[in-house]
Amino acid sequence: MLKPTRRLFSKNLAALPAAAALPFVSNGQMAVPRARSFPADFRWGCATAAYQIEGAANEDGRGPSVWDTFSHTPGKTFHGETGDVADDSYHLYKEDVRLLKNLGATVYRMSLSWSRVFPDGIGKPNAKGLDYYKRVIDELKQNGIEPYVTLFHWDLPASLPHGWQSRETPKAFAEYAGYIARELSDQVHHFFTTNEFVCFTDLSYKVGQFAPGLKLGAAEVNQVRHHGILAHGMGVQAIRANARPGTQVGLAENATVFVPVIEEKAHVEAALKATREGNAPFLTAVLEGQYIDAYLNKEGVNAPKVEAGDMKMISSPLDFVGLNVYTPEYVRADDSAAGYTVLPRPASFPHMPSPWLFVGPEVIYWAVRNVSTLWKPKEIFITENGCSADDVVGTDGRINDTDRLMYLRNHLMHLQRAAAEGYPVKGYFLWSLLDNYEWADGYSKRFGIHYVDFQTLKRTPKLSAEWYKATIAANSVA
Ligand code: GBH
Repeated sequence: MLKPTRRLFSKNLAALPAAAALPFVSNGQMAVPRARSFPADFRWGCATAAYQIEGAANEDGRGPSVWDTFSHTPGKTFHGETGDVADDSYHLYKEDVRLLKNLGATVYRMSLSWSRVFPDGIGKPNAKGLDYYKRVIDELKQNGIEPYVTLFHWDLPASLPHGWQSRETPKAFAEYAGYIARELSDQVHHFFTTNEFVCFTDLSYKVGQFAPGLKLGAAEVNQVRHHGILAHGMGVQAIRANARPGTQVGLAENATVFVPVIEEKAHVEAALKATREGNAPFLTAVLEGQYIDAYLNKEGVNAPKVEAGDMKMISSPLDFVGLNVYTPEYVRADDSAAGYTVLPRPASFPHMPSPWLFVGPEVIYWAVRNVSTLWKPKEIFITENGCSADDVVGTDGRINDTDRLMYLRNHLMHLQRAAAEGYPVKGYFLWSLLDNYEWADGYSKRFGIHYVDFQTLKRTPKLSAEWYKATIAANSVA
């Protein structure tokens, strides 16, 4: 057999296209491109949210959140299902940490229930509520898993008057954030302020599909959005003022991701323009410290009322940006006034059981690239990515979710491309560790890589968990 010489090796290298900056590994004979490998310090984990997994809704002094009220209102959720019990992680958290440990996860993104810690949203903290989170964090740490904590994942304390319509709510959030930073920053080194602005503003106050289920007009909705991003900014400041030095702060945002229809200059630039404009009330405002003209002109008299100092607060510098990535919008450059068109999706575009979850794995590459190109954050985490699937437990007890596996594998291939090209993507949190309470869809949509029998609460790893474990072990798409 021909032994590869050094000359042959460099010839092979030279023959590779420009992406030859990829890391290489020697298999003892010849250098081969590690085309599926992630950077050595890449962090792998799973994500969950408090109301979706904890249950114990009335235990140990927890106050109600808007999701308790909403889910108990007839007609609001699938079959009237609530998060009263969910996965009962309040009691079964040690088992959940074992699942993470078994995967080889090094990080875990979890959220805190604000009304467990402050039953009324403000005022007197509830020690028993905080103790629960201390127990979870201890358990994670003992198993070598670093907690990444989201302060607000939609479960707003029900007692806060007028919810996000009130400018007092961002202030209450800042107090809560400061308190958590004081209490937990010796153990927790990464905080996310809020999760997905559009969900707790537009979907909750405009569309009415999420708690509190209101359908307000444009001016009021824009004000709610403003209070949402203001809460984020005030939260960042409160964490910095109260946490141990070195504590890292960011947010988790489902920015709308625009994918250029063809990877050519004009379309790539169109996607960047669409990204800025399509996220104007949220991520663009947070990372630029302004409402761009495209947004202000569109909203006219309904534009948000901004007080002096708000935009500076909103754009407080971040240590990282977290992106929740699910589904793409396709953009092409043209000579319309905007310079681009977001293409309607053909009826045959494939989607998962959640009708909104269209499958376009390149979305994750463009999420990272567009955000990096426009705003150059220091670090990016994929704070959520995953899918629902119609999981069936086989007669042998196995759940062969090959469709979820296909979804995940293809997304990771595209994320690997972003890392290999040098974009600062530092970690990946798969949504989700467990099947859980999927908000207005109740328990009808399963997103977990562990199957949960909602009668017995028994957890069973799906095929996708086995695959994720192999991927983590190899630090490479398996
Ligand atoms: C994330 O949102 C959430 O952070 C997480 O809690 C959730 O469980 C997970 O995704 C899976 O859904 O019914 O057509 O009005 C993802 C973004 C925004 C997607 C709201 C679903 C409702 C679409 N989500 N959207 S529709």
